[in-house]
This record gives sequence, structure tokens and C-alpha cells, in this order.
Amino acid sequence: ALSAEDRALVRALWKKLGSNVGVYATEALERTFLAFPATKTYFSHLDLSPGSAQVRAHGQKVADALSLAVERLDDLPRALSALSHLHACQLRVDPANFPLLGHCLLVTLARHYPGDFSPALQASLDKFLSHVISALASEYR
Ligand code: ZNH
Repeated sequence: ALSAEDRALVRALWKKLGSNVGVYATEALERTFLAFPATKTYFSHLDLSPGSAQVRAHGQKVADALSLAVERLDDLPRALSALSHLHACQLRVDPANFPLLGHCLLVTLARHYPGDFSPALQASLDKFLSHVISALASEYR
């Protein structure tokens, strides 16, 4: 589980990100598509070219889900259960892909906030993302 310190570090970083969460989620998506090209197969209906407005719009949705998760750290599985159900039953995304985006989010945030990115923050963010990923995977059976 996330310790009080983990929560405090994640909340403080999120506060710092402010209205830029969508920008970083979009960069993380672009990195995911480049580093793990098989992930692009789920988005064949979208324009994935660099700077695509459709990728930006999707990045903002992912960002909003992550921000909701930060607000509801005590209640993650419930906060994300509808989204998990959507990925499992409608989108049919293999949950093995979730950690790939999580990894790219971590890399993106490390790149933009090098001064904040202590080993302790890395560990807390990694735990937070693992919790988000297991909540997103919870409706699979
Ligand atoms: Zn996902 C969608 C989130 C991962 C695939 N997503 C989505 C959305 C959201 C999300 C919010 C929207 C929904 C609605 O609309 O309602 N995701 C998310 C998160 C994560 C994810 C948070 C992590 C961490 N996904 C993912 C992955 C993949 C995916 C990894 C693959 C690879 N998603 C997806 C799809 C979709 C989504 C395909 C749909 C899109 C469109 O628009 O069509």
C-alpha cells in the first residue's frame, strides 16, 4: 500500500504539474508508441503522427483519469472500476500494455522535473502507477 510519505510526494508533484498533466500524458503516449510500437495497434483509428490533435485529446483523457486517481488514493479500485471495465470488455486492451505506458510516464516526468526526481519520489511514483495499473486490470477475468 502507499505510505503517508508516498501519498504526500505524489500529491506534491501533481500540484506542481498543475494544468500540464495533459501535456506530459501526451508525451508519455508518444513515447509509448515509439518505444513499444505494438501498442499502436489499439489506436489504428486515430492519427498518430507527431503533434496529432487526436493523440493530444487522448492524452488529456488519460491525464484526467490519473488526476482522479491522485484525488482518490484511498479508493483507487472503485475510482477506476468503470474505466477498468471499459478496457476489459469494450476496448479489449491486453493489460500487459498498462505498465508500458506507466514506464513512459515515469520517464517523461523524470525528464521534465529532474530536480524533483529523487530516488524516493521515483519509488513513490512507481508505487502509485502500479496501483493505478492494478486498479485498471481489476475488472479483467
Ligand atoms: Zn486507455 C481510452 C485511461 C492505458 C488503450 N484510456 C482511455 C480513456 C481513458 C484511458 C481515460 C478514455 C475513456 C473514455 O473515453 O471514456 N488508459 C488509461 C490509463 C491508462 C491507460 C489511465 C494507464 C495507465 N489504454 C492504456 C493502454 C492502452 C490503452 C496501455 C493500449 C496500449 N485506452 C485505450 C484505447 C482507448 C482508451 C484503445 C480508446 C481510444 C479512443 O478514443 O478510441
